[in-house]
Amino acid sequence: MKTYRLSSRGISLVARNDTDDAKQQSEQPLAGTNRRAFLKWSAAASALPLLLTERDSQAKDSDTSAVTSPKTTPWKEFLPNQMSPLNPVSVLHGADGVQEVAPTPGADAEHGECGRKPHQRYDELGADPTMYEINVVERPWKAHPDLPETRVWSYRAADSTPDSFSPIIFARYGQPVLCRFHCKLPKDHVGVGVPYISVHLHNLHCPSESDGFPGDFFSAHKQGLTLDYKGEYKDHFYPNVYAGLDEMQNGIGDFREALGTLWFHDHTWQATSQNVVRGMFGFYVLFDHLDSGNEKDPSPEALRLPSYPYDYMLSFNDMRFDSKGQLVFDRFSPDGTLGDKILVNGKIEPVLRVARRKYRLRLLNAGPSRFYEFYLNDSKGKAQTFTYIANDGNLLPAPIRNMGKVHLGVAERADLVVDFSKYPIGTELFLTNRLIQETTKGPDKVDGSGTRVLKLLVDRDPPEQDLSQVPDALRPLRPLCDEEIARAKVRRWVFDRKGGEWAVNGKPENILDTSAKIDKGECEIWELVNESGGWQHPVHIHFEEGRILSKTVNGLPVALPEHERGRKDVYVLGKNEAVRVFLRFRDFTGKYVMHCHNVIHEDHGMMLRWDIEDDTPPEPPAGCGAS
Ligand SMILES: [Cu+2]
Repeated sequence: MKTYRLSSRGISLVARNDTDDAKQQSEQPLAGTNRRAFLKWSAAASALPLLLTERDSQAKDSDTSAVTSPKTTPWKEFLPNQMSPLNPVSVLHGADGVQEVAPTPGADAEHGECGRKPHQRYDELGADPTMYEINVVERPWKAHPDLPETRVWSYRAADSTPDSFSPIIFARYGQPVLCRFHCKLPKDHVGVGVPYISVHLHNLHCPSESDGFPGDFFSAHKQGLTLDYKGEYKDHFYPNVYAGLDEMQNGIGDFREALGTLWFHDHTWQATSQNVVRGMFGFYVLFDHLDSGNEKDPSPEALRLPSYPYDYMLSFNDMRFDSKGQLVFDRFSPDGTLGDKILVNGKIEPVLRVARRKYRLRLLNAGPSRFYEFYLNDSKGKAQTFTYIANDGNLLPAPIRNMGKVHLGVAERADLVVDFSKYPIGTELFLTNRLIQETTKGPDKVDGSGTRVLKLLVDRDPPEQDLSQVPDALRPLRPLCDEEIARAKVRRWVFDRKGGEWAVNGKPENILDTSAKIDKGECEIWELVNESGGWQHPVHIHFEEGRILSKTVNGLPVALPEHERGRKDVYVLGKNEAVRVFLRFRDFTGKYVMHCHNVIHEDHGMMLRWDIEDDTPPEPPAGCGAS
């Protein structure tokens, strides 16, 4: 079989990428431990994107930049008025989907679970978990009434509604969740994506074996490089504790470390971009005593932010469709992919009807490569204001009021509160992306008018008084401690290009080889450096939120925007930019990753593995304790 790598080429979703040759080679065992061997093995074993047969590539590939999506008429379809979070289930099932199989701390090979490591701290933190059972399936989806149906890959539960593109889980700190993911993707599938999965919950404080490590991908037919054996399902244990469990010794951790708006998405080794683009993402929303999810909460501690059904999640991802309405995606260029249609919760130019009251809107840039700068404009294009309350899922110490724009790199989130009570019924507002981005290198500039991606139609009075509020203090930050910063180990990570692919510190990703061994409980400073003059990289560090200590462009310090002064998990490295991030590594051990969240860059090498090793947490310097 002659194989070769394509560049700057795309392929339609309907193209076959499986071949007899590839199937034959799929039986070959993993040989050797170097990256070249992995690539060869994985591509053959799985019909991964890196290799195509000559015949198929000639017949089917297409240059995505030459494809323009069919015209669609805007504002033809309504989004649901409220989200439909999944309901927990009382029983879980084995690989056959029939037999009731309770979760176990270790992998349950007998019933079809893949060979994961045992859940850490399950006896201590996993009592009576709330359970969800999610199937990853292929299903039809219409992104717009004017387009034919396409086939997407989705996380679906028994009670998923037909009109929801992505699932939503509402969870609560102190109440553990056990989520069973079944991989039911078609083995001999057609087109973009690989039919096995690794689910990453970005950025829960969760043990390594449930973090969706790229090498932990699984299906009934394939096992990841870091799993012991294949299996049809995998249990993920989400303890829903705050970081700082060991330090606080209070059974739940430090409430200042809470996250609210999280999302989960596929993280399969070298295929994250394909699987995410094909639809594999969802929201996971966490509440606690402050952010309690109840705007009428009588507790004096409760913030009483706008709550369900006025708490609404909005995902943004871009796609490109061919003349038959099928997704076109460039699987071969390492540079990234830009769609020419922006989807909001899976729909092109939809309408969200809102009541005349305050809403909490949770915005997510689901990628794969595009940056956004959103403005809220009226029908004449006049900019409106809103309140910015959380970045990357972290409530800010104080709200930023009268904001007019929100900038989102890939995987960044922003929670906004918009007060629609000031608008008469019938008012039309538009969420507008004004960021011009012509290449995958990053955004070019902000333009005058922009692209309207979502219409907000004020269509009713609320049925009852709006009791929600945005108080002047949200969630406090743990103060940074000079002594701790002074003694923290510093690691420097340079995100760069090498040989047409991507690298960190000159090395392409190797998930079997760790780049940093960190003692549990330690704090470190990571310098994230982008010396490339042209590219932007939204860098994501798994597991722990960090604090940006400083930012420089061309070596000169620049001020941090207000919304970046809290905790973060995505650090957008602009051109010639470097950031210093203070991080703690707490409570769990094992393997994690850091990577560019332009997921095409990630799949093409811009990722590294780091490990937390078991150790006694060091004593903090005097005066630097958790309280
Ligand atoms: Cu990148």
